[in-house]
Order: sequence, then structure tokens, then C-alpha cells
Amino acid sequence: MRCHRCRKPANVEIRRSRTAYCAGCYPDWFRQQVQDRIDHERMFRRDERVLVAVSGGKDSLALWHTLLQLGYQADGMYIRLGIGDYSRRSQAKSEAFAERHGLTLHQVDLKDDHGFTVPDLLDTRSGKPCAACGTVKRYHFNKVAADLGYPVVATGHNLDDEAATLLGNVVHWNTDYLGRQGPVLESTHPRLVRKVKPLYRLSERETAAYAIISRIDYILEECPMAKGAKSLAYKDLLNALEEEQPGAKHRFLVGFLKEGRAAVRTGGFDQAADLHECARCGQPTTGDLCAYCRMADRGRRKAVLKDAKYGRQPIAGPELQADR
Ligand code: Q46
Ligand code: ZN
Repeated sequence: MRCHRCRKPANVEIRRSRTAYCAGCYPDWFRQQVQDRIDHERMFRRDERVLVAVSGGKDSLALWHTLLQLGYQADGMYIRLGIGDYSRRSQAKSEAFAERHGLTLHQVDLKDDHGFTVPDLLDTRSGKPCAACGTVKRYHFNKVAADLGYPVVATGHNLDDEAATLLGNVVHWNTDYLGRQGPVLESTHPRLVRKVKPLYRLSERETAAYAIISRIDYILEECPMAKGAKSLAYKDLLNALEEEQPGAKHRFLVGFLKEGRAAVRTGGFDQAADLHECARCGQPTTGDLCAYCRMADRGRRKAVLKDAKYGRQPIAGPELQADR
């Protein structure tokens, strides 16, 4: 195949559009796709500072790199989740990227700053901390952005992530989530920052190709907690479908956003309704304590028990509070 732009031998094939690009033209094509989405979805303006949620993986580092190349003011934020060597290596990749490009990388350390780690949040039924980990990440990315005055948080969710989430929500008919799934989540409260996903139409393969061609040094290994996660099963199903029908993932997600989402929006969930400040941390919540503060209490209790078992000195966090 030949490059769609310059007719040189192609390196990256985009099967869904029956095109291909050489390594010289591909990064430009990729960045143009991102720019189109930012503009079309009105994700952020050039005068707005963007906080990129960074994990050390290809998607978040490719996103950060792309935004900088497009001329946006983008800083990074990394959360030290405390998932053993995986966390240490992903932190090192994130810090190295920031250092190499002279960028600001904000960090939160769950254990040192909050007294627990993600493995302390294991769910007793699933044996996985992923749902809780997602709450932790959303909470801290939002809180740091709100505290430091960033109007928007950008995450590296790609087409594969979004299509898998959509399939999961359809399988379980989570209509509230379906009604809110999309590339932009607007702010509904002064302390809830806008969330955007500029890579949502680019596949995992396309993002990886961008990262490799741009010589981005990212962590190759997956989080060890991801093994057996339902989202991986949905991704496998969608990949099998994509093999048979190139473009199926794209049509599934984009078709839903265009046609299906409005139909399920009647779910009745209104995020703006009844929001007040969490009694502990001040973040918006519908309850007395926010979901994060309740979960953090459980995590700290587990951490204290573990520290006692292994004879370690527990790290002080906010005082433990009884479960409600
Ligand atoms: S980091 Fe957290 Fe993921 Fe690891 S524990 Fe699960 S959610 S798999 S993106
Ligand atoms: Zn709280």
C-alpha cells in the first residue's frame, strides 16, 4: 500500500477508511483527527489550560504529546496508586516524559497523602479494585484541577475503551451511564471540572502507532489488576467483530453518540440536582460524605490492619470514620 498523502510506501493502515500513511505523514494525520474532535465537540479553547490525566501508558502520553504539538497549554497529573512495581514503573515513565519535554507534572500519592493504596480497595465480590480505582482517579483528577484552576481535564480514553464501555453498559442496560457516555462531560458545579476525551475516535492500534512513530517511551505492561476485568472481554468481542467487519467499533460508538444517546437520556439522573459539599472534603456530592471519602475510610482501615499484620508503622491520614 502507498501513503494516502505522499504516495511513499505506507507504514500504518487505517482499515475502516481504506487508507494508509507513511511514518512521515501519519503523525500529522493523527493530530489532525484530534484537532477535529477538539473543535467539533468544543472540548477546550486555545486560551484554556488543560490538565492531562497521565498514567505512563501510550494513550495518555500520546494525548499529552499531541496537545503540545498542536500548541495547547497542557500540564500533566499522575496518581501514585500503590500497585507495586507496576506503579513504580509507570510513575518513572510519566516523570521521564515530563522531564524530557520540560513539562509540569502534578502528583498525588495515595499512600503518603491519604493513607491507603488501590490494592487496599479490593472488592469482596469481584476480587478487583477497578471500580474503586476509577472513583479514586476521577476524584483526584477533578479535585486537583478544581484546586489549581484548570477548567478542563483530558483523559486518553480511545475508541476501544469507549466502545467496550458502551457494550458493557448495553449488556447491563445501565441507562443512566448510557445517557451520560460521551466525549465531553460538562461541568455542572463550580467544583466539577469539564472532562474531555480527545482520542475517543482513534483506536488503540492507531494511538500505539502514533506513540511508536513519535518515539514516546511508555509503559508496555498492563496493570496486574486488569487481568480478568470485564472490559477486556468486551474488547476481545469487539476486536473479533472488527476483524470481520472493519469499522464496526467506530460505527457502534459513533452511531450511538449520534442516534442512540438522546433516546436513553430520559433516564432521570440529574447530576446537577441536590449537589452540596461533602462534610469531609468539600467536593460536590448528593450524600453527607462523598463516595470517595467513604471509600477512603474503608481503604485506610484495611491499610491499618495490613500494616499491623506486617509490623509496619501506619501512615497518618484523616481520622477514620465509622461506615454509614
Ligand atoms: S489502574 Fe486501576 Fe486500571 Fe489497574 S486497578 Fe483497575 S482501574 S486495571 S485502568
Ligand atoms: Zn469527600
